[in-house]
Amino acid sequence: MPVNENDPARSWWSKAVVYQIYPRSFADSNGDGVGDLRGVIERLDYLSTLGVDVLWLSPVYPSPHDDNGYDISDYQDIDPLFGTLADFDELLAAVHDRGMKLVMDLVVNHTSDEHPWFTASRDGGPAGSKRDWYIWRPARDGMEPGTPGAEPNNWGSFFSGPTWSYDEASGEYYLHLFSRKQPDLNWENPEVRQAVFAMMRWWLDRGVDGFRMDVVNLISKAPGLPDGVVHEGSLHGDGSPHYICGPRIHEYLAEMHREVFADHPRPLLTVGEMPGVTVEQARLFTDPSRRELDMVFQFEHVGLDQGPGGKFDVRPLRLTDLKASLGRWQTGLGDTGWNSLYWNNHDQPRVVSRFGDDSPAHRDRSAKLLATVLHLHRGTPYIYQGEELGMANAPFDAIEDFRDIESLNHFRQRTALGADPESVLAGLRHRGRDNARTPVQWDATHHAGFTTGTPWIAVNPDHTHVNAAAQAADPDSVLHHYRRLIELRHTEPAVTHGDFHMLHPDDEQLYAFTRRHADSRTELLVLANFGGTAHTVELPEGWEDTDTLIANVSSDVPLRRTHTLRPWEARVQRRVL
Ligand code: TEU
Repeated sequence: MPVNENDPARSWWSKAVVYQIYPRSFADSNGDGVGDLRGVIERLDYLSTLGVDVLWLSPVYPSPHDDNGYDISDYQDIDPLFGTLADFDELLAAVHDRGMKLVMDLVVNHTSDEHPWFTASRDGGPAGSKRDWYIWRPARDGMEPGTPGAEPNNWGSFFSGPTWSYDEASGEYYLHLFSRKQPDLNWENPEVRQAVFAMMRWWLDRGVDGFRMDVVNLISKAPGLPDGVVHEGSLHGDGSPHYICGPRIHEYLAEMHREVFADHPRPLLTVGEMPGVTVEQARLFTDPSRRELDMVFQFEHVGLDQGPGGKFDVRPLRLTDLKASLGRWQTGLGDTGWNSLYWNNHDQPRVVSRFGDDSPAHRDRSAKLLATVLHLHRGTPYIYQGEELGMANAPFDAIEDFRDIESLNHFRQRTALGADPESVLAGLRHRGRDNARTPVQWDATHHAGFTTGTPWIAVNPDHTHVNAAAQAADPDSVLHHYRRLIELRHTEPAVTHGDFHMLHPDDEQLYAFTRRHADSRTELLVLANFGGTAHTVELPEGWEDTDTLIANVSSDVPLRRTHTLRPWEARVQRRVL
C-alpha cells in the first residue's frame, strides 16, 4: 500500500521537518555547565521561527551518564541534571502551544546496569524472577569463568572490548552490545516486552507525540548467539549478522505497534534507528500496511568514507558512491516505504567538515549546498542542533579534550596495543562523536551564550563568528537558508511527493536530480557542485531560463543548456509540466 498523500494520519510527517535536541549541549539555564529542559524552553521561539515541526529530544531520563543518557536507570522520570517532570510537562505544553510536536528517545535494546530491573536480575542470581529479563550465559564450555577468552561467545562491543561482562557472584556473564553499563534486555521474554510497552503508553498518555527508537533493529538476537567472524585487524568476532534485524524483529515491532500505537487518537511519529539495515528490510519496516514503523534511520551513506579498519579509519568520500547510495534508498523505498534524511546527529561528525569544506572561503556555501541537497530528497529531513548554523568539527587537541566513552575506550584500547597515540587521535578528531556534542553557539559571548558556568565540554572557539545571533540578523546566513528550505517542504508538493530521478550518476563533482510531481504539474531540478572549483554540466532539455526556487549564491545567472556552476554552488530550478 503506497503512502497515501491524502491520508492525514500518514501524511503529516511526510511534510514535516524534525529537529534533534541533544539536551546536554543545547542550552544551560542554571549555570551548572550542562544543558537542561528549562534551557530548551527558553529557546523554543528560535525553533518555531526556524519553522521545524517536530522536536526529538535525546534522552533526559535518570541515568548514570556512562553514555550521556543512553544508559537509562528509570524510564519514567527526568534526570535532576536536566530538570523535573514538572519542567518536562511545561516544555511539552510550550512545544504544543507553538504548533510543534515532541518525540522522545526510546532506548530499550538495553538499560543502565543501575536500572532496578538489572540490579534485580543480577542480584537475584540464576534462579531469580528477573534473571531472564537480561541475557545471561555461563562461560564457554571447558573454560574457567572470568578468565580471558572464557566469554560465552566472541562478539566485540561497539565501545571496544568483549560484549560480555562477568558477574562473579553468580559465575555468569551478561551481554552488552554497548558499554558494560548498558546490559541488553532479553526481548524473548514477554514480560520485558509488556513492561516496555506499558512505559511507552505512559509517555503517550502524558502527551508526547512519538518515539525515536535507539538501535531498535538490534533487539532480536539469533538463537544460540553463535560466534562471529573475526575480521583482519580485529580482536573480536563480528556478531552483527546475529543481531542486526534478527529473526523476531518484525514480530516485535508489529507487536509494539498493536500494543502501543494502534488506533491512537493523536497523530504520532515513530522512527527506528537501524544500523546495518538494508533497503529491502527498510521497505518492510516502513510499509504502512505492515504496521511496524513510520520510517527508519539507515547508516549506509555515513559509512562511505570509512576504510576497512572501522569507523575511525577515515578515507575520502567519493561523490559517486554517495549518489549511488542515497539514490538507491530514494528509489528503493519508492511508493511503499518512507525515508528519513539526515547528515548529522549526536553520533556523527559535523557534515560541513565531513562532506563540505569548513575553511572560511567555502564554509557557508558548502553548508547551504549540503542542506539543499538533503532537503530536496524525498523523505522526512532531520536537522541536528547547530547544523542550521553550519557548526563545524571541534579543534580537539589532546585526549583530555574528549568526553565520549566510545572515543575514550577506543584510545585506551588502541594505545595499550601499541598504536601511535597521535594517529589514534587523528581518527578521533575526524570521526569522534564529541564533534557533534560541543555546545550550541548562540552568540559571540564567552561560552557562546550556552552557559554562565563551565561547560561540560569546550565550546568551539569559532563561536565568535559562527553563532545564531549573528545569523538571525543576516538574511544570507546558513540559518536563513535552512528556514527557507523548511518552508519549501511545507509549501511545495513536489518536494514532499515528487518522484526522484538521479542525473549524471558518474560525475564525481556534480550532484543533480529531478523531482517530478504530476498532480501539481511541477518538476524541480536540483544542481549542486560538490567542490571548490567551477564545474560545467550538460543539462537535460527544457530547463534554460527556468525560475530559480532557491540557491546558495545570488541566482542572477540564467540557466544555460551547458552551464558552469560556481564553487560549491547549489540551485533548485522549477518548471511547469
Ligand atoms: O547509536 C547506535 C549506533 O549504531 C551508532 O551510531 C553508534 O554511535 C556508533 O555505532 C558507535 O560506533 C545509538 C545512539 O544514538 C548512541 O548515542 C548510543 O551510544 C548507542 O545507540 C547506544 O545506546
